[in-house]
Amino acid sequence: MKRECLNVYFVMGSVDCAGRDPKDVLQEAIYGGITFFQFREKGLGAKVGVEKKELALKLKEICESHAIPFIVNDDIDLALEVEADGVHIGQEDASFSEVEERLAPEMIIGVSCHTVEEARAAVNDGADYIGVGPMYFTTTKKDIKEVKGPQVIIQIRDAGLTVPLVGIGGISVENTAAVLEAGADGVAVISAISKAESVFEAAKEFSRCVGEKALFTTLSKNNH
Ligand code: 3NM
Repeated sequence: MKRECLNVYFVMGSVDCAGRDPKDVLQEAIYGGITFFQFREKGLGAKVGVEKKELALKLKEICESHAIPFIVNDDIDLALEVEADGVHIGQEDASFSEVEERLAPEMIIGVSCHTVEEARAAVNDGADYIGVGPMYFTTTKKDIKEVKGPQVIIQIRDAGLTVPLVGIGGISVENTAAVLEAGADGVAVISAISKAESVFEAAKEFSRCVGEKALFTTLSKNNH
């Protein structure tokens, strides 16, 4: 997969939308410039069963009509049922080999990592991209690991791992540059987009921020 796809990776489920319709939130975020989407239907009040599947299908349709990859968090059955573009798994979820066995070969597999060792293992397994977090403190996910900041991304890159990578956890427009400068290809964001007063403006700001960094990197490469 192209690493540019990960520039602004929006992650969301119905409980993250501050009472708004997740379809509208996703649509606005896409208009604002997100490049990747993960359906993460988790937490108190999250939909299950048929309702979860119905929502997944609707959100997938929106993504598809704008050529945005649609990834399902930690639910292989659902990903297959709705013909998602891929699955994202955490360290405590199904094993990589189980996921790989069940998915079609072209489907994307993303893995959450918190350390260099986990990143190396994910790369050896064949992960298409990794999410590294938590970058900063967040209340969106209840069972977060220790906050290590962008430093852990620097360590992963210093270890020679060039895998497509996003930082996640407490990411805002203000701290995005630090995450990218550490070596991330993009930022994965829930609340700073899903709960923003204007989802469109928030997504647009992230998009501008990541775009500026990409331009700067290209210019400085060309000058050397
Ligand atoms: N994973 P927000 S932190 C889903 O550290 C998730 O792996 C994390 O939400 C990890 O952008 C997190 O609102 C929550 O902070 C991110």
